[in-house]
Amino acid sequence: MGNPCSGNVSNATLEKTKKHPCYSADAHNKYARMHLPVAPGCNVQCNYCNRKFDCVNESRPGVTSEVLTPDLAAEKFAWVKSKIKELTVIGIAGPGDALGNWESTKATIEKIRELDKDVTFCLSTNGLMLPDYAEQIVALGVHHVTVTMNALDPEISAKIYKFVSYKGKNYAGIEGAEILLKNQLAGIEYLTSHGVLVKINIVMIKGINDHHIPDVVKKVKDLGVFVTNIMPLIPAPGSAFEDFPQTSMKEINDLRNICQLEIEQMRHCQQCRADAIGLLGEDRSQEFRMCNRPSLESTLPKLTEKQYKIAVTSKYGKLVDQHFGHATKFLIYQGDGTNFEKIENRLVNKFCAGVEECDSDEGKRDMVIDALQGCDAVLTMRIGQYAKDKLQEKEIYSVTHCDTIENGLQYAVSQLSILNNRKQKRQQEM
Ligand code: CLF
Ligand code: SF4
Repeated sequence: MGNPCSGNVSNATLEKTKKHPCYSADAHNKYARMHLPVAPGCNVQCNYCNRKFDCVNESRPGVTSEVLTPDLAAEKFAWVKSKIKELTVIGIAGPGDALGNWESTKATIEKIRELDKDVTFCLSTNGLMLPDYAEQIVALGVHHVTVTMNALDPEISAKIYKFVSYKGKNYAGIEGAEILLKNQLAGIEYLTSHGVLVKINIVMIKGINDHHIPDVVKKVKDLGVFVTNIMPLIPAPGSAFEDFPQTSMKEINDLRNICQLEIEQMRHCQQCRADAIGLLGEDRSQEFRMCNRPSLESTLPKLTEKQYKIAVTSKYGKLVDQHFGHATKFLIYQGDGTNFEKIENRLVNKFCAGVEECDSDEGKRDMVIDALQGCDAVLTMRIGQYAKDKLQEKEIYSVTHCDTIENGLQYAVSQLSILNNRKQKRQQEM
């Protein structure tokens, strides 16, 4: 693909782009992407979208057979990566908006990066929240972002978006369209000037924005985007545009040929599901549904013979269902990732009775941390950054998980094994 904005883009990003199946036409039948559906909510309502309807045979944005938490997404990544060697890109493309669910999107990126530092992350967004999160996107090292932008003219945009929900208020019509447009333009400019390769998706809707698309393409070219992707409208059942005609591929290609004079056009888009997996032309999402996953021990990196001591927070001793700061007792388990034995309970004074106290009582919190001496890890439903950092100083790794204790312990050992392998590798390289 062309590279109009390479001035700000690092060589490492350009190298990764060669293995990105959407950004590089040459890569589309060699490298695979996986969408992790961790972003269920959306902050706008496009008239062509209906996310309620899921059919396993349906392939279009907004469709998914499951929604995952960041922990499950990391687990799924480990599973799929062990089966599809050519997996290079992890995309977060809904089923709602990646930035409309920012905490979940960010946690997913962080967790997967702990497992694989080389994977390429790719986000897809309507762009409404870009001014809020573009800086964090850059800081997280995400270099591929797609923004769907269907119009520059708010009057045209108002026919495409039913409403825009921004900072707790809904805006309809031109008012909503103006907010969306302003944020999209500011966000795109920020990203392109900070080394991110931005792709613009445009849905061609006959009689609404078709004649206006060349203006959109010109504008985003001036903002330094990498490529534009003009896609046909798929009239989704139950959406406001369900009775609109599907745009034909001839119409799409004619428009792409006009716009190609301005900027490179993507021509191999598959309008993927939000849980798509595999090569672009060969969706394997149904093979990798989490309800079919094998047990953790066979999907995660091979567990070692080493015996680990892991402290668990649990309300009733069955599930990992308690916050670190709420625990009055830590259940200490010892084992190798397959077999575990509970060897003791350690009683502590709960240090958190609410957010405010959490922030103020570092003394109590330090006493809890001291009580965990000798453990390799803490397995908990949630933990604050301060406690996490303090534990880290004592080489106690924090693992957040929400499942049975048994599965949580397996997961924790898999994480510890990865860390140990990495540590050993670093030592060997020194
Ligand atoms: Fe996914 Fe989109 Fe990233 Fe690709 S899809 S977030 S850029 S990894 Fe690709 Fe699928 Fe077309 Fe999207 S074929 S719908 S363009
Ligand atoms: Fe659907 Fe995406 Fe539009 Fe949100 S931005 S309404 S998920 S198409």
